[in-house]
Amino acid sequence: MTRLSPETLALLPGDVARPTYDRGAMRAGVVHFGPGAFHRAHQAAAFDTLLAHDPRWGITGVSLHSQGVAQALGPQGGLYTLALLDRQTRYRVTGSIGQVLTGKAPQAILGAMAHADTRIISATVTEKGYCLGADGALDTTHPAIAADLTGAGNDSWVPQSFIGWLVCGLGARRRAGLPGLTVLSCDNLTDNGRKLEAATLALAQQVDPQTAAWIVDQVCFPNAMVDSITPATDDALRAQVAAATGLEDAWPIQREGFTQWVIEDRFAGERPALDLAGVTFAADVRPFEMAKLRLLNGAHSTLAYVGLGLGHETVAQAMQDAALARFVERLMREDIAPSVMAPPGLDLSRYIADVLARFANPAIRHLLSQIAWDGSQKLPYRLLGTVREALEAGRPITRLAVPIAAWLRFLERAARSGTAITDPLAADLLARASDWRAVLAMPAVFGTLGQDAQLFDAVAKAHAALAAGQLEPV
Ligand code: CS2
Repeated sequence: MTRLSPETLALLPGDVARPTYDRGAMRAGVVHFGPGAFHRAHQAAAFDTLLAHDPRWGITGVSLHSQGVAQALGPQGGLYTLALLDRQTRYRVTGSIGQVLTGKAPQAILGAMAHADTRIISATVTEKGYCLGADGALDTTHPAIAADLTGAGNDSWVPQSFIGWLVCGLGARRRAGLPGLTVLSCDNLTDNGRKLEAATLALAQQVDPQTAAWIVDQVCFPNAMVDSITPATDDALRAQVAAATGLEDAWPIQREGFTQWVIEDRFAGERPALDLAGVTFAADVRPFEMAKLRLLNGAHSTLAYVGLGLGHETVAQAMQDAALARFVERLMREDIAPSVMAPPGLDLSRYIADVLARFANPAIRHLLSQIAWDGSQKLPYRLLGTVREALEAGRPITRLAVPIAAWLRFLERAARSGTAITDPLAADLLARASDWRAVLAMPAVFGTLGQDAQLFDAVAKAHAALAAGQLEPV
């Protein structure tokens, strides 16, 4: 089958959207760490729209730990197909990624970060990619950070962490006399820009104080809220895209039609006109982050751990389970919403209904097992903040304890069956999993909350209820 490439674009059927701009004139204004499915479905799609108006916002992707994306997109000239899954599926070939560099080419990565065209360094490296402790600060005992703390002294330093790459690349810009830029986190953490700024400065102050001072003066780290449900790519999607476009795409992407990106209006130098692609610039992004992380991602993790325990495979299937869907709706409306400060103009009740409708979208095959990844990193941002505030406010936590108990049972099942889990703390979690109390006592996940007697009681009741096949403790 003919492969998608700049040379075969003209072969696409008329109903498949494609870049309307001259990719030859594209300049790489963005260096993005982690050009995975979510980045390509969300930010890269927005920049693809912007490029029709301004050729300076092409993207150079950087995959530090895998070759897959570079090998797939290289022969396609960076092109890939985005399938928008709603009532009717639409296909769009996206051209904003010019090239993907890998960790095998450290000099090329450094060159891209310290290039005059580069105005934004962005990232989707997942929660674990920030190497933070349970307190949200840089974890200097993290092996990659420890390696960077010692490695930074050598001329031939090749950073082992994303934070290390930021310090190294920004240092190179400073030494080259280039202006500062904007570092844009696009990951699901609260205060993601501030956390990234603090982590970068914490490392820079130890290994390169001059660059630390320059970062304070010259670099902006806006907060951002990112949202679009993006299941992983599978062979079924590859076949579907080949049938619809007539071209072979080694790594197409799928997402729901809905997409939202709210960026704090805090840029070093020129702000890209992403509002042309529907992006919102806001003075304060925190209310948007809070609503999305607690209501959407909190509910997603609940569906994942409770749903897998009930034998469901996808989000849409779990939403077909009337008792589970009712439970999740009550959790969102009665237990999570009271902890959320609604952003200006957002009706929380309507937002909850829209999120539930997005979960129920039958066109999307979103595996619960994918959402179940990295529980030790996700639960603190998605559920534990809500629990802490409910305890402080004297609100009940009976239902809020259910997803936590379901996660503990998920670990128990994995340990019992010898099934591997995707989590940076997997070894420790599985070693403790046969006794959920030992996991609840892990400060790396629960901080001091693990010592809370009320939470302990509520988790014990929820654990027993789930074991008895009940969703809610009586
Ligand atoms: C999901 C998110 O995998 C997960 O943890 O909850 O990827 C979710 O689909 C996105 O944040 C939606 O914007």
